[in-house]
Amino acid sequence: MTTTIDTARVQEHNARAQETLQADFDALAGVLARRGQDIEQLVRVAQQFAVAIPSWGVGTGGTRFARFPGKGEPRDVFEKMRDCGVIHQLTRATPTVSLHFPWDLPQDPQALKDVADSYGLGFDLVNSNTFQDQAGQAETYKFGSLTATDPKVRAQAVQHNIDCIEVGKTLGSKGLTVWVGDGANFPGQHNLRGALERYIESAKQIYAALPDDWQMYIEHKLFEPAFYCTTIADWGTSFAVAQLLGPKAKCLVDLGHHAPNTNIEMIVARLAQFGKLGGFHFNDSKYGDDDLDSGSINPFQLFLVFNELVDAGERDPGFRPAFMLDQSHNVTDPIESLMQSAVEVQRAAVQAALVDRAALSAYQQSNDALQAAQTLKAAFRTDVSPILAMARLRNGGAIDPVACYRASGYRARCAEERPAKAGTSGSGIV
Ligand SMILES: [Mn+2]
Repeated sequence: MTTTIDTARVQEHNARAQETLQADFDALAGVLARRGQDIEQLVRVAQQFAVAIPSWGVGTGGTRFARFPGKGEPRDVFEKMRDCGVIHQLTRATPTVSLHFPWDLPQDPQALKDVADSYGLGFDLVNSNTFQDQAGQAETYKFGSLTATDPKVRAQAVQHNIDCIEVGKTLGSKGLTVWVGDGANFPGQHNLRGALERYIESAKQIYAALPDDWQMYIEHKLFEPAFYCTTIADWGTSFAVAQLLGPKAKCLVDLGHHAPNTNIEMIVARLAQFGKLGGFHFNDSKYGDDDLDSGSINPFQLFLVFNELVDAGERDPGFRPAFMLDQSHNVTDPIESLMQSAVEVQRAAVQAALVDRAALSAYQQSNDALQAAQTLKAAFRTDVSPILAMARLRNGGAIDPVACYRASGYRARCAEERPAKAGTSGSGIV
């Protein structure tokens, strides 16, 4: 396997930090043992945790106003894979990449697969893009794609999604995420019901092209780019469409795609209950964006989402939602943000595994609201950092991924090796 960061440097970093980690780990093991919990079981949860990196995430994102490129940004999908390889090498929590087409459409999918293999990376869900026009495309998406009133536009958008499936098949992907920005800016611009009817008609054609072992993930978003109404705006619409399409259609929850203060963990519980929770795009949000780093604003919400996932997993041991980061990095080094975010999502998974579920259930049954809440808080307040670091160490990663990455000088090398060039592949947010 190709390791982009010198493994001797990683080992050196770990050797310096290992004694302190062991002391912290042993202390935490003692605390957990007094609570009747086995730290080794939690290390296994952390070791098995995986979240996909979005190919577009390793480039600097932008806002509606500007983009300030970072030094040494990846200029093509192969350089993006190299950056994803670094993230996985140090965190050991990101073994797959979610590609976005056509931004990262490989001319030779097999060559890309070989490069990914060399970094120990696989491919997660592929993402279609009908929210912007591409050079040379016949029809414009200015007035929508899968919902467009013009049947030629809809046909083009459907075909693009089918093309994504074909490329994804050669890469070993098993799912397609469909997000469309289709909507309206003015009351009256859309016939609200008619737009959804056209979406469903288009989505059925994509669904019909899915291989037997593939799933289609329908991602909803409250608003933006449409600011009056969005066709697939909420989980209810997403759920209804997924039900109509059939068993291979599931809902994808992007944490940033809801109104402020929405109870997202309850949406998660509902979709899981009805067998339609397909996966997540993790990020965080203070107002109405979907751009901030996972766990940076509301880590308790992230924990509560994972608390529902643990509950769903206990009811159905085969339950395996797809996890992916989906953020826009404007003021940080994207590699650092993605490493930190992967760790924060992993943290929520381990904290949720810490919940004393028997006690919680008993408090719920006896209507002891205060102690039920405290049972969750006891897990959330536990600093599981030594567990996460130990999992990384045992899996061959870095005890402190960001410190190790900074010490490696990788970004400075990229700045020399990757002079900016016109027409670099896209970065953004979906
Ligand atoms: Mn998303």
